[in-house]
Amino acid sequence: MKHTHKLLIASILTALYNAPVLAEDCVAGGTTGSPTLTCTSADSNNIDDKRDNLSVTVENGAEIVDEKDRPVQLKGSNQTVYNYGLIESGDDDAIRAKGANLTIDNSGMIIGGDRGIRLQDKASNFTLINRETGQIFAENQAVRLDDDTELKNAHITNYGQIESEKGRAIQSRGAGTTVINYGTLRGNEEVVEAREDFTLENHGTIALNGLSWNAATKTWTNTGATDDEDGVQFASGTADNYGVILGTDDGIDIDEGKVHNHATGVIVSTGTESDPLNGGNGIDIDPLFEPNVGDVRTAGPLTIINEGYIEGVHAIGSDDASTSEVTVTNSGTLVGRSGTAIHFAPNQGNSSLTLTGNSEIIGDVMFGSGDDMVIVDGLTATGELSSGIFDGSLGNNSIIFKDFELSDILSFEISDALVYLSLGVDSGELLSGKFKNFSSWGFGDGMFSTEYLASQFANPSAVPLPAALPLFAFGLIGMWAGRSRLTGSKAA
Ligand SMILES: [Ca+2]
Ligand SMILES: [Ca+2]
Ligand SMILES: [Ca+2]
Ligand SMILES: [Ca+2]
Repeated sequence: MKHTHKLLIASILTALYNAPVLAEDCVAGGTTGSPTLTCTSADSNNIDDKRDNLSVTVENGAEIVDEKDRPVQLKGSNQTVYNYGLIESGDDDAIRAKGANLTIDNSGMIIGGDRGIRLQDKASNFTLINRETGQIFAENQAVRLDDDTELKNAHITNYGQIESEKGRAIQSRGAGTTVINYGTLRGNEEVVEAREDFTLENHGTIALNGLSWNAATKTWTNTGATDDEDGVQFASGTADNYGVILGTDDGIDIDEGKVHNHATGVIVSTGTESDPLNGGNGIDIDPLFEPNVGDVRTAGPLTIINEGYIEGVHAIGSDDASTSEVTVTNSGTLVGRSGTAIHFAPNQGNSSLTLTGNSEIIGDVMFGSGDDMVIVDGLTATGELSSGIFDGSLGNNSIIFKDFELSDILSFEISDALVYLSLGVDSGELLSGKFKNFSSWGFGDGMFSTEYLASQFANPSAVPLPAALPLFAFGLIGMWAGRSRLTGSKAA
């Protein structure tokens, strides 16, 4: 009896083994209003489905692989794909979808011989959750929303890997794109490309293939990354970085909005000064706001808050034609490998740099022709405000020391239009800086002109003052008071 049974099983197995392999359809279920497809076979048939509210599940171990065509095509609205298995294409897109409100929840693997996930037509409000085990690899864009259809409000959260061999990890030019990254995004072109009303929150790594960051030594390495490609490029919105962003052109390339590099954040451009595209900025500021939809216009204001580490040819730099107003607050580290840490354009609008906390600046700070301000407020770091100079360039430029009084000045020396200022308490030096083209100096007890301070503090034998300069501070104090009154009346 036992033997007969074993033989029977053996013959069934042999028959199965010898049978021609037929791909299996994914199993249909659900209801007419909420249909489902469940793929269980390691040789599952392609899916091409336009039913609204469809939910597709590709189970762990299941595979939809097509060498020649698209394994998964979806056209309905409110469709969902849960992938725990493998969806792979040979030289086409692994998933192509065209309907609104698509959700892809990926814990498995998606491999695109061309694109990994490509959206077209009506595919606005797309949601992608790539889980910790999720891998989306593609030869070209790993996730691409075609820009000719202006797909809006894509929401992409990544805990795993989204990587492109030759293209971008994520390209989504429609307004309102959000990318939240806890994992790894890699590409060979701009790793993440968006346009207007973009939101980025990065806790992981966004880097060109070939670039890596050593957190222990705070150094990067480049093993053959493509030249002239940004880490993240967008037109407007907000980038909050807690992780690592690395590019060979710029780290973040932006037109207007806000970049907040938090204490753990690293933004690096590995570019070189001889770069033909004039890139190589940790944060690069463009002259024009270039949305996906609507007119190109002069870029609006940009706010940069750095509590972490930003490095590049310039840590922060503007294209030469830039005219926007830039507000920078630094309590982190800004490193300019060219010798200039912040490089604004010749006609940059009224801009400011606030130094606070542990601010460290390696290199010069070069302002443009606007009325610019350096504000020292709540600085806990001591020593040089920058290893280089602060140059206000044209305009009425001022520097404000909020926590110091005139009597804290230890020295104020002028040599070749360069002011060397040191501040301290009881002759012990706390801070020093080298300044060019600043005409007003603010302390707790007022605003003073360069000439006034020179007359009061400079060593007369060492400092030949230009004879024509007036030696009065009263005019400036008057201006300052006037400004306060104006502000007061405006508020009232
Ligand atoms: Ca760039
Ligand atoms: Ca731009
Ligand atoms: Ca640029
Ligand atoms: Ca200026």
